[in-house]
Amino acid sequence: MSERTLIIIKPDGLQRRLVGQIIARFEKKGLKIAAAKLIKITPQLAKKHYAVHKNKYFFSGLVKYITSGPVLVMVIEGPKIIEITRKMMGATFGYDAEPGTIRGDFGTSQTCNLVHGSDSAKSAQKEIRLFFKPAEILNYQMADKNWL
Ligand code: 3AN
Repeated sequence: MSERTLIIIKPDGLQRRLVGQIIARFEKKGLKIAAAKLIKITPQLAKKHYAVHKNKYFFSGLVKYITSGPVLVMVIEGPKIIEITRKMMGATFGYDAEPGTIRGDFGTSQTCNLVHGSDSAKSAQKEIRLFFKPAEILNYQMADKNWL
């Protein structure tokens, strides 16, 4: 069964010109982009997105970082998409993330960890609704669907 997840290429990913390389990894894996846009996250939206962390000591730094520049937000779709994209991103902090993962290959930082991906079906549903209107998420078939 197809699932959806929210992926954000964070401000450091964009500033470091890694957007293409990060999207290429998802494309090579055979994943399908259902929606994508470049936005600047407002503090209000950031606080909603990171609401689970609101009492943590790093919350204000996290909001400052995610609102510090443009980000690319995407909805990616496919079977087991959350499990797959979490594995591809690697552990939360760059210094923990395994080589071969996005965070493991491109960074060492605790805060600037390049990408966000929803961590469960429930958070995906909430996060997708925060960032996209239903009409912005496209229903279409990939030409190679039967080969992947
Ligand atoms: P992930 O992004 O791997 O799902 P979460 O949801 O636990 O990780 O954390 C959300 C974001 O909060 C992380 N991407 C990271 O930037 C930041 N973060 C989490 N824990 C810490 C921490 N101990 N110190 C600084 N930043 C943190």
